[in-house]
Parts: sequence; structure tokens; C-alpha cells
Amino acid sequence: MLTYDVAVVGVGTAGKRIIEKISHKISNGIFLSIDDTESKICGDKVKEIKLNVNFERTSKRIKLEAYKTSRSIAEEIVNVKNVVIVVGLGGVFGSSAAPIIAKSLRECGKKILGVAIMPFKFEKSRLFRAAVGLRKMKMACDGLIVIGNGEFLEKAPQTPLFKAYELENEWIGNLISKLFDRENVYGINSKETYRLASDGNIIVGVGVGEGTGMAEEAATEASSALRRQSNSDVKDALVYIVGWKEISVGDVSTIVTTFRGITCCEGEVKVGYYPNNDRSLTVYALASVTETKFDGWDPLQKILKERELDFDVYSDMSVDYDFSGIKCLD
Ligand SMILES: Nc1nc2c(ncn2[C@@H]2O[C@H](COP(=O)(O)OP(=O)(O)OP(=O)(O)O)[C@@H](O)[C@H]2O)c(=O)[nH]1
Ligand SMILES: [Mg+2]
Repeated sequence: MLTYDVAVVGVGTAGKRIIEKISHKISNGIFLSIDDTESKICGDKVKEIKLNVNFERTSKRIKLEAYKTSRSIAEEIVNVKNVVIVVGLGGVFGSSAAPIIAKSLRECGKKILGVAIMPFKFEKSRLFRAAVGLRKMKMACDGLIVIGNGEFLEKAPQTPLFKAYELENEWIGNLISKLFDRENVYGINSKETYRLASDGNIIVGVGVGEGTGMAEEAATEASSALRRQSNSDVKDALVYIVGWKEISVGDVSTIVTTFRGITCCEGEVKVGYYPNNDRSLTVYALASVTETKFDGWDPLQKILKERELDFDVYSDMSVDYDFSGIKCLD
């Protein structure tokens, strides 16, 4: 039987688009997309699972269908230990389905790394649902990486939205493929990523540099993106440097020093290096922080502390649950 390093599951519309990118970048993986829209993915590397919820597209229905599907996925990826679940939070589909799928696969013994993409600040109606979804993903996954959509438009607010998504999906695809890149001797291994991501609040900053000074430029941009997402100093970090193959030891040192300076990080900064033929450098920084700006999008959390208002099927569903009698608040 074939064995794979990782299974990557994209949930909802954003998840589906990103999984398409990732499928071209990771050589030894299984790729699944779970959504309720018709098939649109190019190529045959991604298996698309269409949840049948169109006749009753409620959060409750999506959760039930997602749970049932997660059982068959578990059977399909029986030989895979690591699972990455990618979801754009804030819509109904992904925010409802992704935490259920994560929890259910985790109960089957999989190690779950969640990648949650948060909406743009202007998507006002989606922020609360995204923050609630984020909290559930934190509970459901072994580790979670949070990516703020807004960070990618900071440099080019004139960019058409679909192009911004396209560019961002490319970046997210590159980052995730680096997390599981086992070819590269200078890489950061996936265990280190899981360890950092299990800390609770992990955010991502991306920066690109070109020409002379590219190292400092890319590091400054990535660090500033982290600063915008959190007021707290960075505790520990993983820094993925991708690009120019002539990069020097001095450049790597500049990246780490700049990163430490801007993010006030006194903890561990591990660096992975992934050379290619680009004449530019891209720095992806994964950073552990005490709190993020996304936490504030769910003001109820502050009042309720550890208590849950949303008693959905997710709260008490166990693997062998009998669906026939489920009652829940939507
Ligand atoms: N990076 C990125 N973000 C996206 C993309 N499409 C949507 N998003 C973001 O992800 C969030 C969730 O959107 P969708 O993925 O469309 O939502 P959904 O889970 O399919 O839910 P529904 O709206 O019910 O279909 C949005 O608020 C957007 O900010 C994409 O292609 N790339
Ligand atoms: Mg959708």
C-alpha cells in the first residue's frame, strides 16, 4: 500500500482554491477538497468531495454532513499520520465544517495542523463568525497557524480582489509545501512546525525583497506584518527563507537580527533555507505570540471566558455517535 507524508484537506471555497495550489507543490501527499459547490479544480491530484447540503444549507446540516464525511476520509488516509486542514474562516461552510473534520480525524489518531485564513477587516459581517471558528479550530487541532488576509494587501491596496487572493494562495501554498519539504537539507522539519503551532497563537508574516538589501527588506516586511497582527512581542519563531541561491551567511544573519529587533523576540528563532532560481528572497515567519488582533473579533469570549454559547453537535459529538437523534442549536 502507498504511504504518504501528509494529507492536506481544503475546506470551503478558499480551502478548495488553496488545495489546488498546494497539490502542485508537494510531491508525496494526498489532497482532498471538501465543499458544496461543483467541481472546478484543475488536474487530477485533488480528490473533490461535494457535501450534499444544498437543500438545507444551514450550519447544523453542514456540521452533520462534515462529520459523516470525516469518517470515510479517515478510512481513506489510514496510513497517513499528519493531516493539514486549510480553511478560510468567516463563511458558513468552512467555519462550520472544518472544526468538525479536524476533531473527528484527531479522534482517529491523526496529528492535525490547522491553517486558518482570517477575513479582511472590511468583511465586517464575517469577523465574528471567523473568530468563533478560530476558537473552535484551536480546540480541535494539535496545532494551528493563523493567516490574516489583510496582511497581503498592505503593500498593494489597488490590487483587484481576485488577484490578491490568487497571489496570497500562491504564498500560502509555498509556505505549506515548505513545512513538509523533506528534500531540503537546510529545512525546518515538520515536527518543529507542529511543536510551535501547538503553542496556541501562531501568526504568519511574509516579506519579499529584491536587489541589494533584499535580506533586510524581506525580513523587515515579514516582521512588520507580525507587528500589525499582535501587540505582544514574539516568543519563539520559525523563519523560512525561500529564493536566491547565492544567499550568504551574512544575509541570513541580517534576517535574524532584523527579525529579532522589530518583533522584540528574545526566544528561539529557527531558520530554514530553501534555495531556488529566483533573483529575490521571500521570508515567511511563523511566530508564537501571547495574543492576536483576531481574538478581539469575538467580544463574547472575553465575557464568557471558558464557557460556550454555541452548543452545537461539535461540542459533544463522539466518533460513534448515532445521528438519528441529534438536536442542536444552529
Ligand atoms: N486567501 C484567500 N482567502 C479567501 C479566498 N476566498 C475566500 N477567502 C477568504 O475566506 C473567507 C471565507 O470565505 P469562503 O471560503 O468563500 O467561505 P466558505 O467557507 O466557502 O463559506 P460560504 O460563504 O458559506 O460558501 C472569506 O471571508 C475571505 O476572506 C481565496 O481564494 N484566498
Ligand atoms: Mg463557499
